[in-house]
Amino acid sequence: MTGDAGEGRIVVHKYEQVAASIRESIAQSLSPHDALASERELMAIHGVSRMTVRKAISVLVEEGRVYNVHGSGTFVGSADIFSKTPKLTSFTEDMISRGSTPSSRVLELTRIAAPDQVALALGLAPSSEVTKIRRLRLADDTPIALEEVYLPTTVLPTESLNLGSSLYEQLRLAGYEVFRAEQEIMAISLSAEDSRLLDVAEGSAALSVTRVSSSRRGQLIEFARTTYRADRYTFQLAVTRDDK
Ligand code: 16G
Repeated sequence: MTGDAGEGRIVVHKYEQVAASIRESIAQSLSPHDALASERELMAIHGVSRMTVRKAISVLVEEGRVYNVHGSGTFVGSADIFSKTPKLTSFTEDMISRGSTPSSRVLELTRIAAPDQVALALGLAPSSEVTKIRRLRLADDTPIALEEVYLPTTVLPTESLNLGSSLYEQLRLAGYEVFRAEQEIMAISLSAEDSRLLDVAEGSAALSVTRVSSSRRGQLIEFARTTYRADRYTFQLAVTRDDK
């Protein structure tokens, strides 16, 4: 850490200086998917510790400017690819954070008896009523994801939904802010129909994320399956070793 915390002075941390310098070299001389200098090289170039380099890189990962590939290094991100961090966010928030305009095409909105898997995940009695929503989600008019969402009708009545705008924002306004989610991420290849909707070659790879969301008080709110184009979406996960 550098800088002087004296009165009126702005403290600029060393990692911020390193991040700024990497940002500049990306803008000046690197292209998407080019490798950044290694951690060791960055330590030597900037005369800083490994921890400072890591902190600088993590800031750039958060900004979506670079991405890490385990065992290979850090690479320059592409404006086309959204790199999702482990924060709980909605599609709208994800797209706004990368400077894109989100939109939706509603494919289905029905009130049905909950399928067994949904009832089980949401702790509902078998065949309870849920709203089923299918939407194609776009960023700047490019299809990015297909969403299939089930909400108990007791949480939000089907008729009150405005699917042109953020579902999570409507849930928040109704007193059901989504606070926590259990997720499973799976690699799939797209069906002919889903490939057409996502505007990719038939059978292209996709990431299917099953999410069960709950409120701060632990109330189960949503069962969702979101299918992301694998050429437009990656997931960042931080992992730590358990202390023994
Ligand atoms: C994301 C969520 C989905 C949620 C939607 C709400 C994942 C894996 N899925 O797609 O569960 O229903 O956002 O988005 O993050 P909205 O608030 O923009 O409508």
